[in-house]
Amino acid sequence: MLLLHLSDVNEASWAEAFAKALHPYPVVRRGDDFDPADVRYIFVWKPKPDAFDGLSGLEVILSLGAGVDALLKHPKLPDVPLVRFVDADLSQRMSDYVVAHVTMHHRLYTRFRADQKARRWEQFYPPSASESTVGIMGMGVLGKDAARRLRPLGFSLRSWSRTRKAVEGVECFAGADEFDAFLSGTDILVNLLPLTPETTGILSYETFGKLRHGVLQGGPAVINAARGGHQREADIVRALQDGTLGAASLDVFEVEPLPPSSPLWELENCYITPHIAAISDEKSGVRYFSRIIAEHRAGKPLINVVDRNRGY
Ligand code: NDP
Ligand code: OXD
Repeated sequence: MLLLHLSDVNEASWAEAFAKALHPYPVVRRGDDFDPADVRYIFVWKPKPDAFDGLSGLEVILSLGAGVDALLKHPKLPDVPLVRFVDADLSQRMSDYVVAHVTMHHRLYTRFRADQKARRWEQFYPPSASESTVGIMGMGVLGKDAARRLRPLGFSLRSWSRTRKAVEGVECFAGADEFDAFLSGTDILVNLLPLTPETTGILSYETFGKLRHGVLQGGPAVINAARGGHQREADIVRALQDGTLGAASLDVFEVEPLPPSSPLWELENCYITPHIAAISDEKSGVRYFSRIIAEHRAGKPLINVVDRNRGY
C-alpha cells in the first residue's frame, strides 16, 4: 500500500494520479480507513510529527522534494531507504531559473533598470559572456544541468563540489581547500548545494568578499536557488548595500514565507522569488515514483537513495 502525506501541496490530486498509475495497487491518504501496518511506501512533503506512527511494515520513504534536509531532521524518521526526486523536468525548470538570472546579472540589469527609471542615457558595455565566469556550487544533478545549459551561451564556467568532477568546458574545483580559489575567479555565483551541516551559512559576507571584483560593474552577483539555510541574510543585505555584491537573486530564505519586515524586499539590487525556481511536477512525479514502486516490488534495486551519513 502507498500512503500519501503531503503538506502545502494538492494531495488529493496526486493521490488520484497515483491511484490511476498504480492500479490495482492500493493508494491511501491520511483520514482514509486503512491499517497503518499495511503501508509499504510513504510519499512525503513536509511530514507532520506523527507521519510515520504505526507504519511497522514500511519499506521505502519517497520524497517529493529533491532536497531532503528538512526530512532528515524529522524526529521519528524510520530507518528505511529514502528516495528523493530526481527528474529531467525538475532539472529543466531549475536551469530555466538559473539561466534567466545569470543572463540578467551578466547584462547588468540592475544598472540599466535604474538608468531607465532616471531617464538617463549613458552607454556602458557589459563584458562578453566569455569574459564573465559563472561559478556553480554543487555539481550534482542540478548543477550539471545548469552548466550544460549555460555552456552554449558562451560563459566561462567553473564548479565546486565535495568530490572532483570532470565536465567538459567546466573548470572543476573540489573540497574546502579549493573553495577560495574557486571563488576568486567567479563573477556570478550560483548555489545548488544541498543543505547539510557543512554547507549551512556558506553564503556569508566572508564568501562574498572572496568573489572576483572588477569584471561585472557594480560587483559580483549571487544566485541562491537551493536552501535558505545556506544564506546569512544580514550579510547579504550588508554586501548588497556596500558593493561587496552588485546583485542577488534569492528563491529561498532563512524563514519562508519571507517576513514582510525583511530588509531584502526593499533592495533594488535584490531579486526575490517565493521558492518557485523548480516545482516538482505532478505528472513527472507520479511517473517517476510509480516506476520506482513497480521496480522495487519486482525486486530491482532502488535508485536515487539518500546517503544519510552525507546528508544528501
Ligand atoms: P545532488 O545531491 O545531486 O548534488 C549535490 C552537489 O553538492 C554534489 O555535487 C555534491 O558533491 C555537492 N556538495 C554536497 N556537499 C558539499 C560540500 N560540503 N562541499 C562541496 N560540495 C558539496 O543535489 P541536486 O543537484 O539534485 O539538488 C541540489 C539542491 O537543490 C537540493 O538539495 C535542494 O536543496 C535544492 N533544490 C531547490 C529547489 C527550489 O525550488 N529552490 C528545487 C529542487 C532542489 P559530490 O558530487 O562530490 O557529492
Ligand atoms: C525541492 C524543492 O527540494 O522544491 O524539491 O525545494
